[in-house]
Amino acid sequence: MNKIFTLTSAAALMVTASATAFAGATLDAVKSKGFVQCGVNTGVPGFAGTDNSGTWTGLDVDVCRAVAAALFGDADKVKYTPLTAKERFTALQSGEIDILSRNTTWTLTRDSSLGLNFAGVNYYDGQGFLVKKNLGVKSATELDGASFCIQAGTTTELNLTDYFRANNMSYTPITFDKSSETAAAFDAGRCDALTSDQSQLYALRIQLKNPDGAMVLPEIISKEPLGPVVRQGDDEWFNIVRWSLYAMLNAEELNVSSSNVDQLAANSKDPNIRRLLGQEGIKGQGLGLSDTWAANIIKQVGNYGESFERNVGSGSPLKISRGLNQLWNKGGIQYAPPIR
Ligand SMILES: N[C@@H](CCC(=O)N[C@@H](CS)C(=O)NCC(=O)O)C(=O)O
Repeated sequence: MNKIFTLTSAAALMVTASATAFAGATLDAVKSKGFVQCGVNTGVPGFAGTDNSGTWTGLDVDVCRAVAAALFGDADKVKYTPLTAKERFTALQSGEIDILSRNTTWTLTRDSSLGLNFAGVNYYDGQGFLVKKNLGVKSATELDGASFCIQAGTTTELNLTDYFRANNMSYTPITFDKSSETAAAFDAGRCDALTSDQSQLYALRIQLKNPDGAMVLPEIISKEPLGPVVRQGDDEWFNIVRWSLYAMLNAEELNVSSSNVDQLAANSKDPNIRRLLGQEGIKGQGLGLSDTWAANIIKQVGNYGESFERNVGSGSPLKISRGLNQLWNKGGIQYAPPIR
């Protein structure tokens, strides 16, 4: 009895100690080193990747750039750590990165057992299937007995098991560590289908030798709310990351963009815009940021809609439609609490 008591209290102490160790520590550490260390994927077009000049771009990259703009007034003050699905949580827990912004699904298990917190959702996704057209399959229900190229350490693995079990079908998984390996194996015909978050299927499809020879099936078999993750127990840092994303969403809702932000900061009479741009209200005070924290994000990174269209939407090769990621007042579910 005594032994059990001792172990339990030791475990409780450890949890408290690790939470305290990070309380407020991230902001101080980030400020003193002068940049945000951001964990991203190893290259999923539209979400994170480097262009010809070695510059990181993408929807997930923009979350980190927004935090740097809010904090330093300079969206370029970010360093990137490419991580596989298996490596990502350890990198955040150990302090190697300050934010994990890597198409990571918010689930109860991850939120409650890893010592981490999800700060919001920057892309509402769901798991789908990519097949070659010559397989002659039009629906996932026709995939009984198929083999699947899949990535290790993801929610994808469990969803696939659930779906096939629920539909009383069998399948063979062929597992890889990196998306480039998963895509190459699918391209080489090592599996009948590739399964992943649907957004990533569009991104992987354009990397195939013959993108037109492959298609995404209509079924979505899961909910994959993807968002930035921080260590649990550091509310100050959590708030900064969360509200950097919310600032981008609020800006879109208020029609404030990178091209009109300066003019609106100087002239707007709309109290909501004035609060967003630090002209009145609480400004950056509660977050420990400057008054122009949100204006800096909008000017340098853009509002959420600009980031979406540039990286994964109409201005990108992916051409993903807004769908669930449209704002709540335009038919989607993207909804940020107000800045007031
Ligand atoms: N959202 C899912 C899946 C995330 C995931 O890692 N998907 C792969 C499928 S392509 C990926 O993005 N890989 C990128 C990489 O290996 O860098 C999760 O959080 O587990």
